[in-house]
Amino acid sequence: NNDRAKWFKEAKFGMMVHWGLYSILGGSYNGHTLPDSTLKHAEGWYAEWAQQRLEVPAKEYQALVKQFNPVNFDADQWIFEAKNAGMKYFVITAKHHDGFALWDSKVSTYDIGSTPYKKDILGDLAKACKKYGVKLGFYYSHCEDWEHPGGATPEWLPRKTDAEFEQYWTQKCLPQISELIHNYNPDLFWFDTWGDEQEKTFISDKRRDQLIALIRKESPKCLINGRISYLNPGDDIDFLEMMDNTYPEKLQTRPWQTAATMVNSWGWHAKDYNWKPANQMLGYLIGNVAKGGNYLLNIGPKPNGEIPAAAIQRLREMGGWLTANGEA
Ligand code: FUL
Repeated sequence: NNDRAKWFKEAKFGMMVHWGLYSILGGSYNGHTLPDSTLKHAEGWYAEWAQQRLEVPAKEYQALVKQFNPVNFDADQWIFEAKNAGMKYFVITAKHHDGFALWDSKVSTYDIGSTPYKKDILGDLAKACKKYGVKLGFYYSHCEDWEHPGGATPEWLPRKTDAEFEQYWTQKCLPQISELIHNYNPDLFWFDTWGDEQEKTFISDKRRDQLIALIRKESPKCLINGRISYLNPGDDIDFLEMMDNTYPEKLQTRPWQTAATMVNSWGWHAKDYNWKPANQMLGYLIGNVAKGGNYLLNIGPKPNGEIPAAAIQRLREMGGWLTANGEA
């Protein structure tokens, strides 16, 4: 649907945020810091995968809800920085693979309502987005869910049956998508699959279409990305998703974007020092835009709610360049 995605095609530059319980660990646990070649599953060393990569027992990981207290979180400041950087949309992890909901969910107690913080983070962000004219999107991990007994797991863990996954799908995934739409009226959903074996059966064409139908029914304006089903996105998605600073090999007829992050991890990693320089990221942005695509640039805020200074610096450098060149 061309009209629905019009703003997206014009937007060119957006902010992504990975923020959740993993931010508390900051890439380290029990004397190990990612990447750590002595660990069994360290190869994908993203900090937001800490529960699995650092083998944190589920109970212990889930107990982090009692520590999530981002007292310095300031929704207005986050969106102000995004706006000033020339970004036109904002996509935050409403729920990442760990299964923790960054809003007060009625169908799960593994959520912001169980933290000492309790406040409506997504509501405050939605308000700030409105104020600054920035579109709002949610990342939602619809296949992996490491908390629900039926949610999908990484390939080295015991796999769930289709009947178990169906329980997760109907008890948690679909109702939470409805909640997000009704509570916050988002402009976009960023779903996440990457071609893993179990997606072939869990995210069947039938389930993919069921999820798309639910969103279309409840919010005709809401965009859906191609990674709702990496292997078979179908025809009813709104835009394609490239990964990690890659360009599409051929010119795309559909709207597309690349999601990329400023360091290596997406979630906060206290020892991930390999920050890409602003001019390198400007190069990616310009390259994408020249080929008709968008650039969705990720930052991982700290557990106290602050955006790392190195990220702020880069956002301001990029915004400064865009302003000087009449692009922001
Ligand atoms: C991947 C995820 O596994 C990463 O943790 C991150 O969210 C990235 C944007 O997508 O598939």
